[in-house]
Amino acid sequence: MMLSVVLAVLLPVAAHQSPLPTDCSDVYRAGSGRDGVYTIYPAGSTSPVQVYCDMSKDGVGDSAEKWTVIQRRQDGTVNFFMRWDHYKSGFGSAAGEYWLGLETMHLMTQAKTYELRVDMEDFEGQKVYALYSSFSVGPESEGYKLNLGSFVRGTTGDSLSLHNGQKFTTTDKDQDTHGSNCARLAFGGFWYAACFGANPNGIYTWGPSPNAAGVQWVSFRGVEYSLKTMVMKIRPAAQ
Ligand SMILES: [Ca+2]
Repeated sequence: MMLSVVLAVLLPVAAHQSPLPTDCSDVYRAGSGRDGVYTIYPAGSTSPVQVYCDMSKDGVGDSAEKWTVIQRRQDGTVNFFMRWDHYKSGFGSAAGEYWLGLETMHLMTQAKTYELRVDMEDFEGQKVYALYSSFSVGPESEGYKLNLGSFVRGTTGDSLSLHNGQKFTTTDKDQDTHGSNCARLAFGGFWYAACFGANPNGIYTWGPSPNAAGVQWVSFRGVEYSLKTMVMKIRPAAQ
């Protein structure tokens, strides 16, 4: 008799004790299926992080996409020519343009295997994407090195693979393979090599960008065109 009373009290409570979400797939699983800003906890309950979740349908099947946006350019309202500390901790607003932060990316991608999708649009209305089989960011002690899987498919070419294995470079921390600092040459912060095939964090210059420092994906619009939108987003890879 006593046992059944205890169970009746405890069971409903236990059913609500789901772990805190660490990405948008967790948010979706907890019952939120709409696009928007949500709070996730990749570093635990005392470190909330705001992200934009892209839950829209994939257009093929009926399943939601459940993407966690880690980087977004869309209107030039946020300055991305930032120093190391900012790229480490993140900046901007999850409701608009932002960079999630290297430390959060590292923690997330250490916990699960993610795939990466990059969505882009030019000022003429062309929308393209590129999908990569995996994406992870190493620890700060290894320069937040990019570990990128293979180019799976896309409606544009692969401009990111040449960044695979590179450490992150900012204007105040040169870890690229160029004799100079690519962050200063390309006015951004990224996993530069010598220097880039993609410059998602370059200067927002509304189209033609003759100084080759815009928001670029070279195999889409070349080195002299700054794109209208660029979104990098990750989700757990299909098991
Ligand atoms: Ca250098």
